[in-house]
Amino acid sequence: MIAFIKTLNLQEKSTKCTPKFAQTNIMYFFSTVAPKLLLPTNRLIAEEKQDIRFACSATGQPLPSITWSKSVGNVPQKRTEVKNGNLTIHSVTKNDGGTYICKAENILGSVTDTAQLMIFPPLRFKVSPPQEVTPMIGSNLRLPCVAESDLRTTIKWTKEGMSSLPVESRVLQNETLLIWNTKIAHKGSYTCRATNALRTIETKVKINSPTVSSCSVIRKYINSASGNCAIDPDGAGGLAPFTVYCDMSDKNRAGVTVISHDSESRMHVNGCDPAGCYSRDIHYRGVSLSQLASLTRVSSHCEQFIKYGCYKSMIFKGGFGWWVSRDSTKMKHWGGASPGSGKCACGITNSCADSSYGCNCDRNDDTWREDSGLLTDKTHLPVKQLRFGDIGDSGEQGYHTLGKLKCYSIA
Ligand SMILES: [Ca+2]
Ligand SMILES: [Ca+2]
Repeated sequence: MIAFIKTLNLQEKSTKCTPKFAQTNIMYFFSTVAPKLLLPTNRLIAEEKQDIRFACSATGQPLPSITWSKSVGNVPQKRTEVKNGNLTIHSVTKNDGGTYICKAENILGSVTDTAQLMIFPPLRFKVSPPQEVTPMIGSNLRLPCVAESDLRTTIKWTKEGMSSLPVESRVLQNETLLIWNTKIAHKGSYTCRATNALRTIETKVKINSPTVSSCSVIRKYINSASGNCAIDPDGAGGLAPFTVYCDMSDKNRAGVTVISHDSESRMHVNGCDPAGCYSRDIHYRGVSLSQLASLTRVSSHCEQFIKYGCYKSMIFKGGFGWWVSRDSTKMKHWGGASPGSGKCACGITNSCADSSYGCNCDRNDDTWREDSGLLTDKTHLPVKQLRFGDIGDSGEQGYHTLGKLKCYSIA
């Protein structure tokens, strides 16, 4: 501190009541103080494109001016503002990282302090779960969620904003949310939240009510009451769901999917002789053959009853009769016999009316006979068409009966 002191000598005539003279010192203080700097934050981390601010203030007399510079490179002029000593950089880039110097200066000198700025790429999701997913009931669902950041990042999965996840779920080491044995209660909105030192981002996935592929699945996961139900054997997307009848008591309560068609009643055939001259197309109710094929794929067992009641009308002998599979193959085995055998059930058990033939009807005599049994090769079911012949001569005739398609799985 420097003080300028001026002494004034006031000479006055003395009086009795006043001193001979009075001396007054008037001091003019031109107080000057060297700058002192206050930089509260010496280290800042930020993401690219964020705005950053370093506060810097100084004391001193005269009031020091504050300037900012960078130890290497330049302060980005266009995006920078300095106000009251505080440095703001808008929309920082990777290159803005480095050491910043705040300098306070007045006539007595200058003082500096430094602050480090570190810029990181923005936290983002590298792998996100789908926005929406419709699982198949009972299936396992994997919802991936991978965040990318140079900073340590934590991932947290929540359901409906609550931290509790289903009991049947686990977050794997790679942050994938695994839900097993998916059921209706699992539907809802799930959030994957990634957090690093700078911020939190989140992504949501909506789990829809799971689809059911068959009545066996409904029986296992939903209810055991027989009735009409919509099923979607190939899951969400692909083929449309369709309505079937679920018989929950048949087949030891396995949950049987039953498909009706337009040719279930006993139907009379006569009037023509050549092989396959009689033809009956089978139309399944409210469902396409591709949808039925998908049902057979998800079922462990499928069956369809087939019967031919004959009077002097042969099936396989002479190749007069056959059935057509869903993929349009002419099938040469009857219910109760194995594919490709060219036989009916009696041919397998050696119990046919004439042991030299594979079907009762092939005896071709003046007696009502029949061949019947279950077709069980699910890769060929259902029956798409029935063909008969040898029904043109006097008295030759027959009746065909075709059962509903039944598919089920044994849990
Ligand atoms: Ca589907
Ligand atoms: Ca005949």
